Amino acid sequence: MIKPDGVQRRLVGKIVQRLEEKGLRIAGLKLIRMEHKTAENLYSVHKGKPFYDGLVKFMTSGPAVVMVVEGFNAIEVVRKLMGATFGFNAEPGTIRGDYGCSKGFNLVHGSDSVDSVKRELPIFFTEKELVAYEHPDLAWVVEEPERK
Ligand code: DAT
Ligand code: MG
Repeated sequence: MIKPDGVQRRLVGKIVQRLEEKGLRIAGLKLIRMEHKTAENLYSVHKGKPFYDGLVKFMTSGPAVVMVVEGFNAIEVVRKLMGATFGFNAEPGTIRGDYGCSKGFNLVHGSDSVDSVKRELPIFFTEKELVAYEHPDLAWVVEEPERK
């Protein structure tokens, strides 16, 4: 997900481009304005932490872009592209490391496990909104056993 700071800073194209150039497949994509309840649900694991209320407020403060991204080891690959949680110590070359220096305004969210995907994906997408197609150059992006 591209968080509201990423949209307001006009970084949608650059962030999507990083996913595309890495060889991932975009299966779903849309611009949303997140409801308060949805943000609370997305970040329910952080409920009670000092930054929780600010986080929910931030996530509902403007439009965000939600995506479903597929590929070989996609969860790990996307998390690596995102970089460490806080922009000020995220590695240069990562999205957070290149574009941010804040704790909370860290541009992107990404599911961190298969269980998180199972929980988070249906919050934003129905089955019907996901589009199946194949990139013709996939054979040159990953070896045969890595394709699904
Ligand atoms: P990540 O987004 O890397 O998975 P997380 O799940 O630990 O990180 O935290 C969710 C979001 O909450 C994170 O993207 C930014 C915000 N956050 C986390 N810790 C924070 C803190 N100490 N102060 C302010 N915001 C914080
Ligand atoms: Mg997290």
